[in-house]
Amino acid sequence: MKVLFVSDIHGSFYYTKILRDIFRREEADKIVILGDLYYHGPCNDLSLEYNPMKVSEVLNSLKQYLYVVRGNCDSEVDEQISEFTFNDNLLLDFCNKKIYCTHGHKYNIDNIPNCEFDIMAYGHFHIGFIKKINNHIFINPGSLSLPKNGSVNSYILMDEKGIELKDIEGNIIDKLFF
Ligand SMILES: [Mn+2]
Repeated sequence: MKVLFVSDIHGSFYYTKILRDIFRREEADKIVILGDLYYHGPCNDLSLEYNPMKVSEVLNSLKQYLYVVRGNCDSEVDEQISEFTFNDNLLLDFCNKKIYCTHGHKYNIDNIPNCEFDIMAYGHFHIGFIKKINNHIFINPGSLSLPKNGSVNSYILMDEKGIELKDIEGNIIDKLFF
């Protein structure tokens, strides 16, 4: 099974179309979106082809594959245009791993939730990484549309063998084998 992790689309229709292309190219089975789907937020510039309604149309067309957590920019009205559920946090069981998914503004590598997991996945910081600390793996796919601090537009792909952080062209930035 292949799981695609993305985050922080922030209303970019352009990068949501790229997400659909990546999903097809990688032949992924599931897509986990780690929050901040539509609204650009007061701290960000407008994302490329900023159009939350069009983003929602593409995401709704992928709803059968989606697992979504709520970001700090996601509001009640965003849920009204979405044909999928926004969850505060998700504990998923994929590829024989327990994966705790959250946006990252509350729980992150510096504030770990009080539950058992193998992998913690979050976004929010717009910088992708894979880190292993003792028995825990922490992953962040970065931002699809608004990378920060010199990082690139990126995503994460996971299967039974391991985890890869990739740029949107599919070049591997970092990887970890289980
Ligand atoms: Mn955020």
